[in-house]
Amino acid sequence: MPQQRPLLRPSAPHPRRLPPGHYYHPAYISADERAAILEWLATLHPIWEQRYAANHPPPPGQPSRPLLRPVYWLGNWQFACLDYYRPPHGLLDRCVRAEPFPPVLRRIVTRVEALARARYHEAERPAAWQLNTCLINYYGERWDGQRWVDSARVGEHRDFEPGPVASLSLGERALIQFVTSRRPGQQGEVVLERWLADSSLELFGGAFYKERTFHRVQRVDSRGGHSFPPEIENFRARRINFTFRYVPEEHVQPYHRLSIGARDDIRPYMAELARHAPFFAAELAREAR
Ligand SMILES: O=C(O)CCC(=O)C(=O)O
Repeated sequence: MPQQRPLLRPSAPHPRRLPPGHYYHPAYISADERAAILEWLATLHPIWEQRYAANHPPPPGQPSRPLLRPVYWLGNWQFACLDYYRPPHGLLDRCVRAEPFPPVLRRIVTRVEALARARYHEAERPAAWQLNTCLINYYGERWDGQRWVDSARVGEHRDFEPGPVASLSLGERALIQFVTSRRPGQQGEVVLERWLADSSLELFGGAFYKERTFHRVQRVDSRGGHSFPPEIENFRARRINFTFRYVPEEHVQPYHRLSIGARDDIRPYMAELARHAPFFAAELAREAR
């Protein structure tokens, strides 16, 4: 499949050649792989996380808030209230050992890793780089008690995990944008935007896409008629995205090795996950021993 040219904003005043490091394949997985992923997805029970918790409170004057969407993680779970993985200082007490990838994702990830090793120079990925972490984001609308509210977007952010990032999309297409850093009071400039189609793969790596720009999901279409199991209370999912990243193994800790404060903050989530996932039930039991 030939690499498509990035869609530069038609309105960009000075279209420029972008550094390499962004790759897109519009139909990366086969119909069989897609069907196998969907079958496995129907067995998952994503959760709603709060951004903060008792031992990790919000900045003064700000309330805690739920994330915009339910999530599930594989490999290691970066609970939002533990503030994700933030090198150089935020390395420990935040990446919690989670379930391994199911066979269908394992096979796809092995292919993606080989592709990324071929496309990205050694200087752009740590020697031990592999895709050992997966965030599953559910995009859709939630019932606020009176009406359905669309929350299918992600605000500007950077991924701090070292090395290339891979993103597999299912369902409605989504508009991803890479934007330059903002100065106070200024809008960042959109340097690259692209619709991510059902079954597509996006890769990005290197300093331009990882450090010098932010990315965001601006909106998710609703014309394809996609919807996904499982039933999530008060939520309808129309797109699911798998973001694969690398966290050095030495920074991934089993739940029972976290500090007491971190365990206290995430114990309710662990208990919720343990209701459906034997892995988390076993991890919780190790704390009690
Ligand atoms: O859903 C996507 O395509 C991107 C998700 C993302 O940026 C993230 O999980 O950090």
